[in-house]
Amino acid sequence: MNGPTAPTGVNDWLPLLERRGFAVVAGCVEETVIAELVKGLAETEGSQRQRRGSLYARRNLLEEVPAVQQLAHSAPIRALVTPVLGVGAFAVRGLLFDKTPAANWKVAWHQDLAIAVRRRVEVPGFGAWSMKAGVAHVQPPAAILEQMLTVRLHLDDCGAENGPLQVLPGSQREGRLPAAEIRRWRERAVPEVCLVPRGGCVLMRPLLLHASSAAQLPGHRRVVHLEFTTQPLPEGLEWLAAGTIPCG
Ligand SMILES: O=C(O)CCC(=O)C(=O)O
Repeated sequence: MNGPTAPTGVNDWLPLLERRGFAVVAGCVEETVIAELVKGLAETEGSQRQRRGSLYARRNLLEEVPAVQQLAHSAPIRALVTPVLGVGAFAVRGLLFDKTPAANWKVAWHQDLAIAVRRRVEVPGFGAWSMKAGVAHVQPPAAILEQMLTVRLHLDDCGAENGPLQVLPGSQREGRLPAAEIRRWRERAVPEVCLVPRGGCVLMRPLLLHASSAAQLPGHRRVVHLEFTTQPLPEGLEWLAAGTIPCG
């Protein structure tokens, strides 16, 4: 595995994101904001927590946690999203991933293929419907995923021992990958490990192949995962979080 890169200025990370499908940006969000997020997440924790097997994840953060809504519209996050998607970008989904001694999970190589929508509407090209935490999810055409950006803000330092995100650079460029192609990517590409200090972000395209291992050190590895886009969905389908204030 290759070591991490942590560019700081937009001129550093934007070309990396475009070429490799991800970039690690340190020092995005101030400590006071992190503290507000940690508090806001703790206050709303009872409302919804998912542990499937040993996975710790929370969904619907944009709907349930005001501090996360504010974060999605904040200047530091806009400074990451606007150069990539433009001023009309808006947040469409917020998740929390944590790894703890009690919920120390790993996830196999995959692309993020599902989006959260308000209700099920059958539209050609959209399929694999599922319900997650009471919300309808669907897999859209790759063109919609290609217009999206994910911002993963780290609320804890994430080193090599904390089950960091691993990615296969460049794998976002080939659309939706069948299982055989994912295997081929794994055989020929060298994974990069995204080591991120508290307050830093990983920017990534949803179609980038990614995975992570269980943490070797007990503790938290909290990541607020925000997805952004610029486009409304077609034919009566609506993003779950559409109607939130544009990001730009
Ligand atoms: O946070 C991680 O380690 C992986 C999360 C993940 O698989 C995802 O965002 O799809």
